[in-house]
Amino acid sequence: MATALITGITGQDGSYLAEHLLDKGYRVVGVVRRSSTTPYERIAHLVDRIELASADLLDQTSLTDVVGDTQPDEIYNLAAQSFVQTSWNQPVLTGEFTALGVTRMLEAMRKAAPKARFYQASSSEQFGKVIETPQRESTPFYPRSPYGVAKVYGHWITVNYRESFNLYAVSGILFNHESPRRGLEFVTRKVTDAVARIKLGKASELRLGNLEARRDWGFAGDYVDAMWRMLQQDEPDDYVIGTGETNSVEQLCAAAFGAVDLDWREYVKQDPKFFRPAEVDLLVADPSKARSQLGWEPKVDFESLVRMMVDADLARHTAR
Ligand code: NDP
Ligand code: GDR
Repeated sequence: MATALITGITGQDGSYLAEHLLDKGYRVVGVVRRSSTTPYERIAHLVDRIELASADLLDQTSLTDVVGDTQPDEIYNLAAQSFVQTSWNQPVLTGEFTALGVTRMLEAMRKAAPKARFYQASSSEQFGKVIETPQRESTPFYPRSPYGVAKVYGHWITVNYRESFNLYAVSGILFNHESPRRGLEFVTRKVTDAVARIKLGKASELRLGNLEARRDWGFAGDYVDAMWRMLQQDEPDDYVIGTGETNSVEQLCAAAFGAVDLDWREYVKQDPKFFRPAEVDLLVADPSKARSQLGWEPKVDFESLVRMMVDADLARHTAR
């Protein structure tokens, strides 16, 4: 039985990846950080089937111990401060978690399990103010937030450890991926949650920032399969993962409100509070390398994704 170690198992991607690997027969060990409460909402249905180990991206000893004790075949480094807006308020912490945390994980692997295979959660935010469209593996990076800058560091330190120490280490450059388990502060979930509350008479408006930003939105359940595929190749390499379709925040609103027969213009208000100091205007992936080399294809399209999220939020708010 192969062993997988997942940092960030309590997050959106960690929960889908754990399910995916359990289905494949893996022993799954998830890293959790110390908290006064137990934020295991997304993995509550899995806790009997996985092991949890305590460590923190800020603490080298704890990371090296977890890797040494677990002896994983595969390490998925998903943990990060992942909210772009917060990265302007907490730039140093974002750098510690999202940039240096990657080096700490790579050091833990190099010292305690050098034969393991390592996945780094890189991001389309690294393309930022895009140099070319669509964005592919060779597109130069131009990050636009402290988060994006930290992810560029995490990306290159992964490449550097692969080349310096002959480790099997890869970066998956994933475009936005969403699900009913997406955090409520991200725009897709913020919109679908508000649509459900408005439809049920529990809210009357939705305040958003920039409606013109365009993103390549896919389904998280599809994307964790791409992560796994990247670690099954003969040679380690980096891949762009996305759908190749881009939609604006306005189109997201139209789709989500439209799913419950409401007109978004009657409910959405713009609020300067949600504008960012620097914006990423347009992201759209060229996932052709992943398609040809990994045999990976997204299965859920944008409309189906939005409907899935609206339906889940309606069910959740109705049950309350
Ligand atoms: P989430 O924000 O949902 O999850 C982040 C995870 O990181 C949580 O489990 C959190 O634990 C953990 N974490 C944060 N800080 C620490 C720390 N100091 N020590 C240990 N664990 C920590 O993110 P997603 O699941 O959406 O994303 C997974 C990864 O993929 C992230 O690295 C993100 O930046 C990246 N990414 C995401 C994309 C997306 O569209 N979702 C696209 C491209 C990249 P806790 O529950 O304790 O807070
Ligand atoms: P992003 O996702 O920054 O792309 O990062 P987010 O959903 O936060 O923003 C997407 C776009 O929507 C615009 N927007 C708003 N965003 C939020 N959160 N709230 C609002 O009210 C709002 N109004 C408009 C934003 O300005 C932006 O243009 C996500 C994260 O998961 C990262 O960790 C990941 O690396 C990238 O996706 C790929």
